[in-house]
Amino acid sequence: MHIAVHDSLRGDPLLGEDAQQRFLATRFNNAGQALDAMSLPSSETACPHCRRKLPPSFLEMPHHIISLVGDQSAGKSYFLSVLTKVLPATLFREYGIVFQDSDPTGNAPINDMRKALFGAQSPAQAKLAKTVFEGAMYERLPRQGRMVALPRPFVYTLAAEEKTREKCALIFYDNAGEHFQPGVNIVEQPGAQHVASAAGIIYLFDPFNSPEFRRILRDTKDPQLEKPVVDQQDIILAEMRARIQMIRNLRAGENIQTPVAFVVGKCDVWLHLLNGKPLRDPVRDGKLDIAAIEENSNVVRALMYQLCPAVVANAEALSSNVMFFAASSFGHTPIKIGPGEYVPDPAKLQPSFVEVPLLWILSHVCPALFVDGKMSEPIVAP
Ligand SMILES: Nc1nc2c(ncn2[C@@H]2O[C@H](COP(=O)(O)OP(=O)(O)OP(=O)(O)O)[C@@H](O)[C@H]2O)c(=O)[nH]1
Ligand SMILES: [Mg+2]
Repeated sequence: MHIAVHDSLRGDPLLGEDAQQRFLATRFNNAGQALDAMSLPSSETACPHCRRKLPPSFLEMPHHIISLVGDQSAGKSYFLSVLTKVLPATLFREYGIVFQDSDPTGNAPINDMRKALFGAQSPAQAKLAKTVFEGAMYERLPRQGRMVALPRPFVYTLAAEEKTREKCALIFYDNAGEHFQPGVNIVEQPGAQHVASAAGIIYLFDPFNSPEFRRILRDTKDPQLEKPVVDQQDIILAEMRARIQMIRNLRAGENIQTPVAFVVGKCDVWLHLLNGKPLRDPVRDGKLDIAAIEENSNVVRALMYQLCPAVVANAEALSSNVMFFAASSFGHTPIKIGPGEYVPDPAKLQPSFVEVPLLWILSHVCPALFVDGKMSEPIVAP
């Protein structure tokens, strides 16, 4: 649908009296722009189902959903904020790809989080609030006859410097962890259904919500060790599989092939468990080193298999394409600034490997964006 421009065309039957009317265009001017009922050219479009304004150029390129899944306090909001900072730099430097805000107004909440984190002068300023279930990161929209809270989409375009290569856009959501827990009625609270349509899923595993990891990490200094443990990360993975199966109407044994990047997060606290053997650098000479990614994945999987085999089993039941990663949004131990408030020291922020899971997903989702399949060509280790 198009969005009316003239001020008198206010009041949409589904969105309420403050919203500009949505309409199916029947008249166009010579420039091909739709005309509203007062003959003003309208350039903004809206979804015909929920009537939300669509980002500019929505119809001109494929849009891929990247679902970030994890229980509450897994580190999703920090991960996403750091990702939108480090990914543009890596994509441009290594691949000549420009990562751009498709919709700066719509992306404002996530840009604000990134600015708070990277512009902070003190640890207190670097604090990101807990994402509230169906709170500020959500908006209420009509869907299938009822008003529901849907997470705000954050949309970015990826375009190569050489205009000949394909463009695409990525959509991220910052859900509250509660949305992935079993017991959520996905008809009345459909805000996490994007996992079923996702081109790639990043599952963020929190070592502090695993009794096994905590036992082995008990001598480390991270203040998160004092928070209560909620041991249900295997259940969340099983719940994701059940929801995808239901929404896509899959048969019991039918495989899901969506690439799943299983990220064992907060690796600043557990990387020493790998016995001093550093992980290999996965981005080398402008190429994504798939052999290094696979090798690192085997190492991280072995640790997970040793400590939490049920989680590995559930991750591998979710999709036939799972890769394991280590990442840390902070690169250092956070500081406690209040009860249950653990924040990074902005002076020490040094994210590690945060963009790698997404680069791996992109090598599956839009290989054409990367020149000569540069992204997916494996480099054989010497
Ligand atoms: N050690 C360490 N802690 C981290 C890291 N990233 C996040 N945290 C901590 O993890 C906690 C939760 O982070 P959030 O990003 O708010 O988690 P979330 O997944 O968005 O949580 P919900 O909004 O409740 O779903 C915070 O106390 C952070 O300090 C990291 O890289 N290392
Ligand atoms: Mg959050």
